[in-house]
Amino acid sequence: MSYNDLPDSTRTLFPPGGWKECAVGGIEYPWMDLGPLKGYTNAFIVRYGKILLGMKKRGFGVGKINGFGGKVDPGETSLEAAVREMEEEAGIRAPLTWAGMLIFVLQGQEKVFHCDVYRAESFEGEVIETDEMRPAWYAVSDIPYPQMWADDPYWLPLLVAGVPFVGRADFGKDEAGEFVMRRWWVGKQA
Ligand code: 8OG
Repeated sequence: MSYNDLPDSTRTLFPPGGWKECAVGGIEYPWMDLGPLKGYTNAFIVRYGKILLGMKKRGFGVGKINGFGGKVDPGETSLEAAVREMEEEAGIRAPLTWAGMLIFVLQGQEKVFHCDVYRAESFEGEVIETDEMRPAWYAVSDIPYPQMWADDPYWLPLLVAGVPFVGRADFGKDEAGEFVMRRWWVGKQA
């Protein structure tokens, strides 16, 4: 498996650059078909050896720990959406910069998540709990991966280190209707 083995429909979504494979799995499963893409963001603050994460209190992914983000609204750039979502969900304004891009394909969901991931090492304001998220700081050496999406261990260390990445994760459903990661690929900037 390498970058060139990814479906064309995925490779053409990734920004140009030399992407070096650093995680791959589930190759016994076929990649799922791509439906229409929908723009999403996810953003993290990393500073003093800690990372700001939030427990999602409602909606899709409820109970999971994640960065802060959501849908890109019409007329907005993904960076504008990321800054807005960070303020709406954690109460802070941060000078976010692009860290990576991820494609999530979920069984039974027509739309494909086209998610730009951002990071910052500073922010203005005070971190607050909101209706959507309960934020908390975690040591970067002790990220709560068991409570996060299954693909996160493969790219979050790259975000922490400031190494640009791209990736794709396809999720099927188990008998209980829970999403299970079936196939994934993550590359970092060569
Ligand atoms: O608007 P809403 O909160 O539903 O947006 C979904 C958020 O969840 C958005 O920030 C993208 C993010 N997200 C997924 N899948 C995954 C995933 O596998 N890992 C992580 N870390 N975030 C994900 O939709």
